[in-house]
Amino acid sequence: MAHQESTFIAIKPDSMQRGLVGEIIKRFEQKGFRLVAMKFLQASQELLKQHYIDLKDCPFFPGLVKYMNSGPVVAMVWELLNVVKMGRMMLGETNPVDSKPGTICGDFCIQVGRNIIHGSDSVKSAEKEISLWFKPEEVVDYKSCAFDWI
Ligand code: D4T
Repeated sequence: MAHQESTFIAIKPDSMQRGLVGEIIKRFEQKGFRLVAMKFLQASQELLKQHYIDLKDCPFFPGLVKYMNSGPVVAMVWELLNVVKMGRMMLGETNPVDSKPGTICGDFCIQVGRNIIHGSDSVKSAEKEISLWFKPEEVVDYKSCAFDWI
């Protein structure tokens, strides 16, 4: 399919508990991106340590893993043209204090340690994250009926 690019999006335990799952998915759907994989799970510490391996020496790393392991998350793969960059724009900045209203962090959260959503920051990290969280057969290839209109 033309213009294909994939990103990994995770709705973190705080947005799950706060009932923001539908709102977040709605924004990606309405933007026109295509959902190709989704699972609801309590991520293991091992998976989360691997996911955040680049941050393993940061002082906030243990707290980050504990927070991400504190309840269920919704893990997803969204596709289409420039989804990595536009997905990050829709999320806002990592620290909500820098996130503009209209973005997900700008609208729904206050502190960096409870920043409600993760999105891959590059095509390369998206590939790594998708293969960490999903088996190849869990990512579904199909043509959305809206594809030619978006
Ligand atoms: P995600 O998308 O998971 O929020 O991470 P980012 O790609 O936006 O940003 P990151 O890897 O730098 O941070 C990962 C995660 O750590 C939390 N964090 C970050 C924290 O608790 N304290 C901090 O000082 C920083 C920089 C928030 C996101």
